[in-house]
Amino acid sequence: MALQRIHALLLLLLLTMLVLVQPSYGQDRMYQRFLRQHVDPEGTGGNDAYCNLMMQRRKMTVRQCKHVNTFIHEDIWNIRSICSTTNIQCKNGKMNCHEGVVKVTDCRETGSSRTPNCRYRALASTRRVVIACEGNPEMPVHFDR
Ligand code: T3P
Repeated sequence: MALQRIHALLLLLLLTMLVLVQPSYGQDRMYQRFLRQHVDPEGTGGNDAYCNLMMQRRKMTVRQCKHVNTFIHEDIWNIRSICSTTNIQCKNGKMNCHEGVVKVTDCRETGSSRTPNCRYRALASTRRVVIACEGNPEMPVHFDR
C-alpha cells in the first residue's frame, strides 16, 4: 500500500516536472529556429547570390519559397541584448517585442522564383528591426519586422 503511494507520488512529481520543463523546451526550439532563419554573424550578405544560397542552406525553400526573410549580421550577444530594451507592441498585439538597429540583408522573392529554384533580390542596410523575446533569460524567438 505504502509502495503504491510512493509510486503515485513519484508519477505526480514526474508529471509536474514535465509540465514545468515544456515551455522552456518550446522556447528553446523557437530560439534555435530564429538562429537558423535570421542570424548570420559572419556573412556580410548584400547580394542576390547570397540570398539564393542562404535561403536554401537555411531550409526556407523546402516546400515553398519563403517570400521575405531577413538575415542579421551581428554577434548573437548583440542581438540578444535587444531583448533587454524597452518592450514595444508586436504586430500580433503582444507586448514582448523590442527594437534595435542592426546590419541586415533583406531577401525578397522575385517574380521568376519557383520552388525548388527559389530566387531572391537582396537589399543590404543598417536598419531598425523589431524582434519578439521570451523566457528567463529573455531570448529572441520571432522576427517581427
Ligand atoms: P518567421 O516567423 O518564419 O521568422 O512576417 C512573416 C515572416 O516574414 C516571418 O517569418 C518573419 C519574416 N520577415 C522577415 O524576415 N523580415 C521582414 O522584414 C519581415 C517584414 C518579415
